[in-house]
Amino acid sequence: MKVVIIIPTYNERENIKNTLKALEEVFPQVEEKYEMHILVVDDSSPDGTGEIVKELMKTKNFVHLFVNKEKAGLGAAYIKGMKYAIEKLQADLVFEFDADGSHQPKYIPGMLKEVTKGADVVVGSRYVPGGSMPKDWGFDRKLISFFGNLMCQSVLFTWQYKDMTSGYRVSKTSFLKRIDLDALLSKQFAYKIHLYYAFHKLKAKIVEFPIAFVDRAKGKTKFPKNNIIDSLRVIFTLRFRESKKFIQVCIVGTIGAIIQFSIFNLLRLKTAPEYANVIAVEFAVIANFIINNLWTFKDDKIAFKNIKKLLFKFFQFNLISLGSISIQFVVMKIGVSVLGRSTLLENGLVMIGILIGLVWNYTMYTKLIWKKKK
Ligand SMILES: Nc1nc2c(ncn2[C@@H]2O[C@H](COP(=O)(O)OP(=O)(O)OP(=O)(O)O)[C@@H](O)[C@H]2O)c(=O)[nH]1
Ligand SMILES: [Mg+2]
Repeated sequence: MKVVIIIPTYNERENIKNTLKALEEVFPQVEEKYEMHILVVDDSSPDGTGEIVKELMKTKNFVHLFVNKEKAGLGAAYIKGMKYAIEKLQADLVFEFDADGSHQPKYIPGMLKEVTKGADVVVGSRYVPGGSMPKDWGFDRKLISFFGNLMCQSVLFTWQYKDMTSGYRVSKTSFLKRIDLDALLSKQFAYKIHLYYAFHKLKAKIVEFPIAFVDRAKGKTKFPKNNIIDSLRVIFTLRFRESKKFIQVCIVGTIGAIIQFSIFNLLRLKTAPEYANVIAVEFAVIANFIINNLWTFKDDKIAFKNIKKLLFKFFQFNLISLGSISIQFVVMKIGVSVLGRSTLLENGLVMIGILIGLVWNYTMYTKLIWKKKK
C-alpha cells in the first residue's frame, strides 16, 4: 500500500531538512506492506525551501515536490497535495504533516498500525489520554485550541471526537476520493475541520491516536490572524447546512398554520366551527405536502406524474399529521392533569406540543415520506 506524507511548506528552510531526515529514520519501523513516500507542497517559498527539497530529491527517490506559484493558504496546499498524491502517485493513504517539527514522526508506525487494525482515518490527538500540548505554549494559545475544539463538538454535535483541529492525520484516499475537495469551505487552516466532518458524514472509522504536540522547532509562525473567525464561519456554515431542511419544515409548518387560520375564518360563519376547522386543517395538510415536496425535499421529490405513489405518500402524510395532532393532545392532557390549569401554562403546553410535533414531523418526513435514495 502506497503512503504519501504530504508536507506543505512556506519558508521552512531551517526545518525541512531535519523533518525529512527524521521521517526517513522512522520508515524502517513501519510495517513492510506500507511503501512510504513524501510529497512537499511548496508555495514558491522566497527563502528557497523548494531548492533544498530539489537537492535532496537527487539522492532520495521517495521524495516528491509540487510547486505552487504563490502562497495560497494551508488548506489550498494540502488539497493540491492530496489531488497530486491520488492522481499522480496513486496513493492509498495520505498523511497531513507539518514541516516545522510540531508533528513528531515517531507516531507514524503506530498510526499506520491503527489503519491495519481497520481504521479509515487516524487523527493525532492532543486531547485523548496520553496526548498533550506543548509545555511552553502560553495560556492564550492553549485556551484558543481548547475552545476551538469545544465549539466544533458542541455546534456540530460531535462529542465523540476529542481533537477536531489537529493537523496530524492519515486518511484512506478511498474516502478522500468521495469528497469534493475543491468545495471545502476554507483554503486556510479550517479546511481541517470541514474535512474531519466530511469523514464523519461518510461514516469513516475514525480513531484518535495520542500525540504530544510540540512547539515549532525553528522559524516563524504562518498561522494567520483571521483563523479564529474563519474557523467559526466554517463550523456554523456546516451546522446551517445540516439544519437547513429542519428550518424549511418549520417555515412550511408556519405557512400551514396561516392557511388553516384563513380557511377557518372564511368558513366558520357558513358551517359549524368544528367542521370548518377540520376542512381548514386538511387544506393546510395539502399545502404542506405540496410545498415540502417542491421545496424542502426537492432533491427527493415525488413526481406528480406518479399518481399512485403520490396518493400513497399523501395518505401517509395525513397519518403523520394525525400523529402530530395526537402528540399535542397527549401533551395537553398530561400537562394539565399533572400541573393544573392556567392561561400561561396551557399556552406553554401548546408550545411544547408544537415543538415535539415538529421533531416528529421532521423525523417521519426524512425517514419515511422523503427517504433518501441510497
Ligand atoms: N504551502 C504552504 N504551506 C503553508 C502555508 N501556511 C502554512 N504552511 C505550512 O504548513 C505547516 C503549518 O503551518 P504553521 O505556521 O506551523 O502553523 P501552526 O502549526 O498552526 O503554527 P506554529 O507552529 O505556531 O507556527 C508548516 O509546515 C508551514 O510551512 C501556505 O500558505 N502554503
Ligand atoms: Mg506549526
